[in-house]
Amino acid sequence: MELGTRKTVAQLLVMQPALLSIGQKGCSSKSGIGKSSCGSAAGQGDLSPETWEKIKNHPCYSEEAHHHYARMHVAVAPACNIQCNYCNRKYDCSNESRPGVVSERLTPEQAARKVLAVASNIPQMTVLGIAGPGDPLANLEKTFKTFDLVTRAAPDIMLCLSTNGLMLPEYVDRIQALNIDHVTITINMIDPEIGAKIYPWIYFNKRRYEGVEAARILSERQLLGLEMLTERGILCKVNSVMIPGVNDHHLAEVNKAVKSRGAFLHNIMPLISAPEHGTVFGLNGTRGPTAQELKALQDSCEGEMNMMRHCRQCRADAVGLLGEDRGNDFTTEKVMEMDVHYDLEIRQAYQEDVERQRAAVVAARNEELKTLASTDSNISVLIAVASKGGGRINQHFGHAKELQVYEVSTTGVKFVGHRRVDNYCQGGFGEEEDLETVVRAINDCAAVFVSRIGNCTRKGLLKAGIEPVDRFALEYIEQSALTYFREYLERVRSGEIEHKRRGDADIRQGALIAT
Ligand code: CLF
Ligand code: SF4
Repeated sequence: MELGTRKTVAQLLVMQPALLSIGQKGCSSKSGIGKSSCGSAAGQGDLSPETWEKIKNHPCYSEEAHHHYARMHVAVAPACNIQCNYCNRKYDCSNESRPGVVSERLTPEQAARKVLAVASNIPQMTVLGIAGPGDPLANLEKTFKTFDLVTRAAPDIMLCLSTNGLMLPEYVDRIQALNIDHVTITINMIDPEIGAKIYPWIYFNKRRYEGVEAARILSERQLLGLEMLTERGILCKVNSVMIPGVNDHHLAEVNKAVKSRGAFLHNIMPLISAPEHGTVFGLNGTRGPTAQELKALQDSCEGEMNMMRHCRQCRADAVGLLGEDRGNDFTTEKVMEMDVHYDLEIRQAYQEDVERQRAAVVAARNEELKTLASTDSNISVLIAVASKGGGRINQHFGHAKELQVYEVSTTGVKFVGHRRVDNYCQGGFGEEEDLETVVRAINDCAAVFVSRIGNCTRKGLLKAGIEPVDRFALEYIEQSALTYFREYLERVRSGEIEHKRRGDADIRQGALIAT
C-alpha cells in the first residue's frame, strides 16, 4: 500500500476490501450459546450505554468488534519491575505479546507520530495500547507522556494500558486524569504459594522481594489496583496465563476473585513456552495447554463473567486487526518519511461504513438462527474459518496464517478461539507435512470454511475427517456456520453421515512475525 498521501473514504475502502459490503441481509439482535465471549458479541445486550460506548469499537473488549476494528501498540516501555517465569526480557512481554524481539523501541514523540501515521492510513484503528515490552507502569514518564501526546493530537483514539499491576494503586488517579478508559491487569494467581512458582522476584519500594512474600505483595496490589480502577468506572480486563500443573486448577478461583472486584472481562491465555525462548518454563519443560484444555477452562469460567477468547497474544509493537500485523508498514524510518494527515472526519465517515457492515453481519446471523428455532439436538460442532476480516469467509486456505474457530449448536454460533497455522501455501505449493501441522491445529473441527482451496489439500483434509467447504466463499461467517450446521443435522438424521466427537488439537507456539 502506498503510504503518506492523503486519502478519501472511498480510497480507503478500496484499499481494504475485507470491509466492503457484499449484499446485506436483514437486521440485528443478540447471539446464541450462553454468555457471549465478551458480553458484547452481538450488540449492546444488557450493557449500560456508557459501557457499550467504551467497548463497541474496541477489538479486545468486544469479540464482534475485532472483526472490524484494529488496535496498535507502541513499544515505549522497556523496563519491568517483576520477573515472570514465562518471560525472557530479550523477548516481548509474554502477557501481551508473542515471543519475538520488539523491532524498535520508541520515544514518546516517535510513538505519537507513529500513531498519527497509522490513524491516517488505517481509519478503523480505534485503540492505542501500551503493553510493553516491559511494564508500562515501570516506565511511567514515557508511558504517560505518550498517552498525553496522542490524546491531544488524536482525541478519538481510545487509550489502553496493560500492566502487571504492581504499581497500579499509586497511579489510578493519573490513569483516570489521562482518560485511560481500559486497563488490563495480568493476574495469574491469588494464592502466594502458587504465585511463588510463577514469580521468582519483584522489585518494590526500592527493595527486592522473593518467593511467597513477593507473590503476596504482588497479589495484594493487583487486587487493590483492580478495585480502585473499577470504583472509578475504568473498564478492567484481567489476563491470566494458563500454566498446566501450576495454576490451571487455580484460575477458576482467580476468576471469582476478579469478578467480585468488578473486572469486566477475563482473558485466559495459553502459556507460550519453548526452550528457545530461554524462559524458566521453556527451559524446565513446562508445557502450554492443549486447545481443549484451554477451552474447558474458559467454558467452566463462563457464566456471568465475560470471557475473552479472541486474544492473539500480540506483540508489544503490533499494528492492525487482531491476527494480522502491519508493523512493517510503519517502521520509524517509513513513518518519518510519511506526509501524515490525521483527519477526524474521514475516520468517522469510514467507521460509519464499518458500522453498516457490522449490522448486516449480525442481522444475517439472526435471520439464519430463526431457521434452527424448532430444532432440538445436543450436537455441537467446531468449524474453522479462513478470514481476512469483516466477518466474512474471504481467504484462500493456503494463504491463512490463522484459522478462526466457531462453535455452533441449536442455540447459536460463537467464536471460541483461533489457531495459528502460518501460510500453508508458500509460492503456490503446500507441502504434505505442512498440511499435517494444520490438521493438528484444527483436529477438533468438523469442517473448514475457505474462499478457495486446492484439490490435493481438499483430499488431505477429507482424509483427516475435516470437511473443506468453499461454497460459502465471501459470505458471512456466522450465517454460513448456522446454514452448514442445519444441513449437518439433516445429514446426521438421514444417516448420510455419523456425528462423532473429534479429538483434541494443538495450540501452535511461537511468534507472529510482522510481514
Ligand atoms: Fe493492546 Fe491489550 Fe489494549 Fe488490546 S492487546 S493493550 S487490551 S489494545 Fe488484545 Fe493483544 Fe490479547 Fe492484549 S489481543 S494481547 S488482549
Ligand atoms: Fe515479562 Fe511482562 Fe512479566 Fe514483566 S510483567 S516479567 S515484561 S511478562
